[in-house]
Amino acid sequence: MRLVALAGGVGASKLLLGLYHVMTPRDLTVVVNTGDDIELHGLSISPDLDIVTYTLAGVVNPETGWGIRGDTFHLLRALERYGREGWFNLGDADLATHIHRTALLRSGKTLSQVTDSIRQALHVEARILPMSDQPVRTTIVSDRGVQHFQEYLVKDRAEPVVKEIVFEGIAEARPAPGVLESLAEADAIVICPSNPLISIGPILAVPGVRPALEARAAKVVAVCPIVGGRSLKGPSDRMLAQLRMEVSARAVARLYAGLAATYVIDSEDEWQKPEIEGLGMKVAVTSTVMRTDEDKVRLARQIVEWAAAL
Ligand code: FO1
Repeated sequence: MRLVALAGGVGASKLLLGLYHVMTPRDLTVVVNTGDDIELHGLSISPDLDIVTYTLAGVVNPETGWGIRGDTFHLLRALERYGREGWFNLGDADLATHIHRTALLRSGKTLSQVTDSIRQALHVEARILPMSDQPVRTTIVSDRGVQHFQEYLVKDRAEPVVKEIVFEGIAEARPAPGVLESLAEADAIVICPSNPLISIGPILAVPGVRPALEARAAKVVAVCPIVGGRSLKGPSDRMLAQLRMEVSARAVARLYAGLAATYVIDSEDEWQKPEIEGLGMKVAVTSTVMRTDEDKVRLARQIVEWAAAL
């Protein structure tokens, strides 16, 4: 079964690791958010692409879900001595990825080509596609002004009160090579349990992607990232609340109505099932919290089964 997954970073990568283990890896294509990408110290950094690649390669730092296991931070500390900002924790081995990416981009390669080069070097067999080769920057408008998403999330620890989310450059962006084709040809499509606003939102906003997904909605399984009114990972819950949306499985379901045939919610939220079904989706109820590798494989197996039944 050829499966395409739409993914952000840490939240998605847990499920992706499960899928990678229960499927033939080459049959998995991951379309990754690049709205979080940032330039720091003259380097092009693609956090979500790296999180997905490092996770599937088995080298990700298991404590954080980002960066490389056992990495050191000598270069960043040395940069700080020159007065450079060290709030974004770039490890020494991680920096090799960013230097490689930046050099290839400067030599004229596209982000898709660079991503594939990193994937191959780390022996990842699944296909990893950036949502777009054109730069899109997720910008947060908050009570502290206008910030890059990483400044809001990491530097300011998601403390600013979000008023608006803007995807700069989105109108000029085009789906990266293979994105529309893989969506059209997939036997099933999974929307990973990522932040619907700043991880899945930018992917859907790339011109052409939402209609392509709508056309395949009968084959889409969306996994809810909210359990019991809280996000599984990251600031989805506070962002939803600050943007005056309910923090619930059913509120995220409203964002995915018309895009997914099956919506996966946690057992804790089963009481919302009838209302979500009213939006025209089949609701699958299971434990969606992935603490261990066994949890990841179990949920992935169930999703593959539901996807095969579509
Ligand atoms: N997240 C943090 O909370 N703090 C960091 O210092 C940090 C550094 C970092 C470096 C490389 C990388 O690929 C990711 C990194 N992340 C860090 C994760 C990242 O900010 C977000 O989790 C994603 O962009 C959201 O999906």
